[in-house]
Amino acid sequence: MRKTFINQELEERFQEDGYVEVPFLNAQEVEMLKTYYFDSLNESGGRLGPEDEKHKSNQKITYDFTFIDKNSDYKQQVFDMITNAFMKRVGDYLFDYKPIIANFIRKKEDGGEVPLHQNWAFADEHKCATVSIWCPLVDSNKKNGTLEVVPGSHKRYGEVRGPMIKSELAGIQSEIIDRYMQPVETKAGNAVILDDSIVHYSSPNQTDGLRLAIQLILIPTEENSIHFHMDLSKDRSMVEVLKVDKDFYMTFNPWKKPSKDVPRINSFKYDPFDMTIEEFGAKLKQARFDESNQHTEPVKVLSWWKKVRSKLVGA
Ligand SMILES: O=C(O)CCC(=O)C(=O)O
Repeated sequence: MRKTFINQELEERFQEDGYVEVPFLNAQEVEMLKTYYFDSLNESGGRLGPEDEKHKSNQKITYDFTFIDKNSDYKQQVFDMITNAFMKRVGDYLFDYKPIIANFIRKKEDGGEVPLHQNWAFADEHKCATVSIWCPLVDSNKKNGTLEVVPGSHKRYGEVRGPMIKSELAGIQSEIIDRYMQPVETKAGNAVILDDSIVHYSSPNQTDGLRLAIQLILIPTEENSIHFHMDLSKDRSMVEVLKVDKDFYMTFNPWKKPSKDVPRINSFKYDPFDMTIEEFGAKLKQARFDESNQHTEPVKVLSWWKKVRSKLVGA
């Protein structure tokens, strides 16, 4: 497995728990990013929703996330600002990673719950880990809706993740939250660096103050970035593997059909399935999906990975 962290102790903790907490920004940098966020808000095009892409969904979104902003120039500006501030520190911790998505995540006083999820797959997770650096710009705690994680849940669920692919955890979200979720309470400027496959969540902000954080998603420099797409209007058991880059995400959002011009590397059959809470608990103690010869369920993903991998190497 390719190393994620330069420091061996951090690497071991990250492999064990799926996340680590580290000092990241100083007080001045935190203030500078907060000021930038509010000064640039007038450039924001407002929040996109499923209806803007003519996608039917009952999902009600109450948080602001740059990724779903209607103005792609604003997304680019935010990306430049955040990467500029973060990349000098990234090199202190991570072993050769490049950024692909940058977000401000704001929860106002009245809501902002981010449902239980795993971030999408952004590269071949059998070879490496992709990470999110999550850095609050205010002290974050359970009350204002800090990040919560299921420790050790990385690479054990959702081997095939993308916006249109139903998660096997969809039907047991509230049970996982009640039984397994742990809040990571942290100071402004500290960062939680998490494996994108870790199961995570954040509750509504129940304070009078603002909860503002930054997320920067990175993948190993040498890896191709991939995106799994399922065309629900065509075949609900066929996944296309797209070869993408950071520019793809500037105009992309969770409900948008990727353009036909984006290169397709491969496609494979994948039947979404449901997991029970008992299966969830058992799997938390079993081998990860990237550990060799340890594929239990779903076995079906094994053969396509071999194919996708050979294409990626040659791509
Ligand atoms: O900021 C939050 O509350 C949620 C963050 C999150 O889900 C993520 O970084 O993937």
